[in-house]
Amino acid sequence: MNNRCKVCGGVLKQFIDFGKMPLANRFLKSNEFDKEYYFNLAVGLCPICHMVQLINQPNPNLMFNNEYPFFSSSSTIMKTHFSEMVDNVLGFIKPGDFVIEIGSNDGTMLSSFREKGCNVLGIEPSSNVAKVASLKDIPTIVDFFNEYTASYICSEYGKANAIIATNVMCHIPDLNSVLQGVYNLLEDNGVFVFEDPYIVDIIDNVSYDQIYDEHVFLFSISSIHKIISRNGMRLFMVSHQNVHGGSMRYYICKDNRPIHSSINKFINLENILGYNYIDIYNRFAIKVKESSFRFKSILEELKNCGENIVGYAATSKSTTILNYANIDNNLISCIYDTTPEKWYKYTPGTHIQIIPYSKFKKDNPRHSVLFAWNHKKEILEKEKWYSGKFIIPHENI
Ligand code: DWN
Ligand code: SAH
Ligand code: ZN
Repeated sequence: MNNRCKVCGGVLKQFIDFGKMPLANRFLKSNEFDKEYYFNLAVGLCPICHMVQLINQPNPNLMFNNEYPFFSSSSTIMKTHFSEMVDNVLGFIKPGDFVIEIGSNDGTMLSSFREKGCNVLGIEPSSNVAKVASLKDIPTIVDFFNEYTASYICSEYGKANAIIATNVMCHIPDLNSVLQGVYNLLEDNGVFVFEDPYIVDIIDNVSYDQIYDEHVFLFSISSIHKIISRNGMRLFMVSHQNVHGGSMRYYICKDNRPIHSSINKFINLENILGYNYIDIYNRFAIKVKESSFRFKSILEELKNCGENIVGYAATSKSTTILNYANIDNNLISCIYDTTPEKWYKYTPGTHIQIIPYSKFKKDNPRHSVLFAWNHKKEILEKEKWYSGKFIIPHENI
């Protein structure tokens, strides 16, 4: 156990312990059940820099390798979101400029940048997803981004006019190294734009399933503001985004552009709501227990009435929900998912089988747990025909 803050070295105040957890995206074959990797999933607040973070996290090589099963293109709404983000970033740079994406995955966002005439480069450690990007002719370096890979990129490709990172900054334990890399790789008048799930949405909605091995940090604007200044840059604007259950987009520069009013607005809000103090997180921990208990009771009541319950989308998030509540294939018979890499494998720790999505319509199950609740709008639209009932894990709490 290392209870020191990964950002400033402060002693973390732990507020929740989910116990033993497997890796959220390590879907298994049946002959792998007895060699699963577990770690202790617990979260703390740093009283000095206010960064909320995992107390322990598995080695990144265990999670991001040649078998990473998440593809950014798996959601239509996210594809639209990324293409809108490209237009937004183009407001800060010129066509033809050089854009680098950290955690470029299957190249979904860089494809849009390239369509708009930018030169692009991705850096992505999971070689199987990077390969999909390379097949789309998106130049991709297969490696972890940090200050060392940044200096290699700088010498080989030159500085970037924009650096982009979505749903990846919160995955990287050595944030100071990443930010030093960004600083050195960014042109003096360039912009660094990143977005990640926002802590206020997570706490407000009790969406505790956003906490798993890959999500090392839960960012607040106050904590990001501090770490960006610490690394010699300026957070000049933020903008709330309605994706992945509520995200925040951060705009950062090296020059002295004016600071937009959104920064003070959100920092004041976080202060008033108490996001820099432990009490709000202790209350969250109690709600998480209640939510998990209530969710399992709903499933048990249905099961006792002889109902069949399935899952919809084998998300990373579902690993926390299922393992924390100890829900296995006695309660959820299978999970339908669109990702071929997950089909006929089993969920980490709880061993529920994943079935091709195409069977969902044929089976028309009466009760489906919507594990991809963050894509509810897209999914309800797609499944208008569905006569069964969707259960959302932490709704009504
Ligand atoms: O931060 C992360 C986010 C961006 O993506 C990563 N650490 C891992 C991943 O998290 P997730 O797995 O919880 O992501 P999603 O986008 O909520 O869920 C993706 C899964 O859901 C895929 O297996 C595909 C599946 N899915 C489906 O079966 N039908 C998704 C949609 C939209 C659908 O209609
Ligand atoms: N940006 C995409 C993918 C998010 S999933 C999106 O928003 O949909 C997180 C991605 O970050 C994975 O593809 C993972 O392999 C990658 N990643 C993890 N650590 C990284 C690091 N240190 N540098 C670059 N990418 C990293
Ligand atoms: Zn700290």
